[in-house]
Amino acid sequence: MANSKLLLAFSLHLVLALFVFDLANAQGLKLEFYKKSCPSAEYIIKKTTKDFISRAPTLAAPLLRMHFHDCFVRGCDGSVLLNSTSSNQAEKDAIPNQTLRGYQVIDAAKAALEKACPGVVSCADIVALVARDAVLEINGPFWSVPTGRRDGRVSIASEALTNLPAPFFNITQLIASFASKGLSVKDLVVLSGGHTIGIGHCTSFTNRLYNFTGRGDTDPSMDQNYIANLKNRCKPGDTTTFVQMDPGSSQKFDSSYYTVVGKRRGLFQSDAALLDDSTTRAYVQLSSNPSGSSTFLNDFEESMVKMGNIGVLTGSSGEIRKQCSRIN
Ligand code: HEM
Ligand SMILES: *[C@@H]1O[C@H](CO)[C@@H](O)[C@H](O)[C@H]1NC(C)=O
Ligand SMILES: *[C@@H]1O[C@H](CO)[C@@H](O)[C@H](O)[C@H]1NC(C)=O
Ligand SMILES: *[C@@H]1O[C@H](CO)[C@@H](O)[C@H](O)[C@H]1NC(C)=O
Ligand SMILES: CC(=O)N[C@H]1CO[C@H](CO)[C@@H](O)[C@@H]1O
Repeated sequence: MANSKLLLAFSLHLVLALFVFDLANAQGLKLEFYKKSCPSAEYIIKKTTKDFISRAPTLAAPLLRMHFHDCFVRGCDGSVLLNSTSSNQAEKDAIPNQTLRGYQVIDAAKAALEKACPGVVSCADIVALVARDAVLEINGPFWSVPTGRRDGRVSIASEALTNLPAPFFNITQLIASFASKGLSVKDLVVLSGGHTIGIGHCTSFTNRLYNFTGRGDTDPSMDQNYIANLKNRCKPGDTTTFVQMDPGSSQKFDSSYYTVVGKRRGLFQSDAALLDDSTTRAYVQLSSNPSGSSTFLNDFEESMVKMGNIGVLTGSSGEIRKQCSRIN
């Protein structure tokens, strides 16, 4: 009798445990996932990010971009951080990643976390939190980052090329790229606003300045005065020079990116393309309105949380890496 009661209690327990486990899986990420398992996790990440950004504020932009590149390739699983091996070329070594920077911030945060609570905090969550904290550190918007991502074990260079939107994409291609990640046209125009900070290398846009269609021409969708200005700075074949995407305000997280795009001075074709769809164009116009009615900062917070949910690994999928640049 006692035995069967025990058995019943045990199976109830098991059913309950399975149910709770399922629920956690279904819900995916949650706020303060590490509250019990590593209470200082978010503080350690914030402090590390602050230490770096206060010394090198221009690192905020590539750290935000890193989160985007992580999420668009295999979901937000830290795959962007893995090193290539003798038998595999990783995302890190794909062309779009050649200008990513800030891996040292991720590695420093991970080292501190491994001291405080070994094997608990994923590299994918570190990337998501560092991106948020870096933007906040330059007085940008704050968004709550649900956590509980786990780290992937696969990173393939060619997947970065096929999953990341290219700077020469037109509006149809951009919308399709974002839709394939579950993101809307609004998310596209809002998240493109990330280009309010940071720089672009000449190589990402010189096609617009020289021989655009093979007739020695320039991109007609760019302000011709700005073309002349950029030609002075970027000679054909220049691979090292870079320019601010939101000139004069490239360290300030504000809505002036949309003013730039509205003036047909968006640096990439993908920025200019936001004027080619009625929804995105209306958003650009609304957000560049000097009356200050822009909802950009709030919208950005919302879209970042959506982006941070793309294809996450939770529950017992993936692993918690010990070092962010290689699988366990
Ligand atoms: C819509 C499609 C997008 C395209 C085609 C695109 C393309 C690019 C390119 C080509 C660069 C310049 C890289 C270089 O030449 O060094 C860049 C920089 C940057 N992107 Fe995007 N991007 C897109 C969306 C995003 C999103 C969604 C975010 C984040 C929310 C983002 C954040 C950034 C930041 C912050 C930089 C500056 C990086 C630095 O200063 O080093 N981009 N992007
Ligand atoms: C966008 O690019 C694709 C692929 O090159 C092309 O098929 C399509 O016609 C273009 N769409 C627009 C609106 O330019
Ligand atoms: C422009 O592109 C065309 C077609 O690809 C090529 O034949 C020509 O040599 C290029 N001109 C210059 C100045 O690079
Ligand atoms: C990954 O590559 C970087 C740069 O080459 C190197 O500093 C780091 O030690 C590598 N990580 C591992 C775990 O080998
Ligand atoms: C930061 C980083 O890992 N950059 C790499 C990008 O890819 C090139 C090769 O394609 C490497 O040389 C860079 O080190």
